[in-house]
Amino acid sequence: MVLKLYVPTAFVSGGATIAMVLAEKGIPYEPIFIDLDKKETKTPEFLAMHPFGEVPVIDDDGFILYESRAICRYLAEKYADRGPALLPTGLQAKAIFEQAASVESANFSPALLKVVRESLVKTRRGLPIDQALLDEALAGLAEKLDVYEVILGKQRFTAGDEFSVVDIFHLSYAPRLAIAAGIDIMTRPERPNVTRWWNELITRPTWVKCQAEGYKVATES
Ligand SMILES: N[C@@H](CCC(=O)N[C@@H](CS)C(=O)NCC(=O)O)C(=O)O
Repeated sequence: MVLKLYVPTAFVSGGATIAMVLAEKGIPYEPIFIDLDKKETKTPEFLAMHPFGEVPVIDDDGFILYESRAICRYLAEKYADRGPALLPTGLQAKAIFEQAASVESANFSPALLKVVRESLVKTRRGLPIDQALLDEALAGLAEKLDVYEVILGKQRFTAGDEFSVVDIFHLSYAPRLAIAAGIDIMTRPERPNVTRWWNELITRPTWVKCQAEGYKVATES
């Protein structure tokens, strides 16, 4: 049975990162669109899959999994023999990978989400943007990116010199900031290493295809 991927209609959020992993691995899937405005994540049927009532969720032949990072890792491991590895092997490489994964979820993502809430989310809801709050959120994200600049000055990707799912985790909202809100904080001249890394991610052929097609059913490769 083809993998079912429950996602919001917009190609943004953790669902986009799962679509990217599936594209890297060439795995077909069926996107099932959930209307958040109609509270479709809060129905008893949906809550039986995801007790917090959120998307994304996958149904892999009856195996239900939620949380985008867990899903990306599951798929990368399940299809380890297809496409690029996306997960490291070896004790120390795995430890560095876990370190980078924690940095993304504990440092990058919370700082990014503050910017997203004060820009993309408010715009979508037709609410006025509080410039002081947005500037504060941007300063917080810039602080994290200054540290990324040091890390990426020593290695090509966030978890070492190999591309991995941790790099993909960073693609949930940040590309939309530049496209929809004109906030190009990921490619600033004062952070050449972050810029180099980011440009490599967003020009990766799978991501370019995902951006062009959104949640399109991938074809077997
Ligand atoms: N940490 C979760 C975050 C999931 C999340 O925040 N999902 C939002 C959509 S982007 C949601 O479903 N919200 C439910 C709602 O707004 O009712 C993940 O990465 O999967």
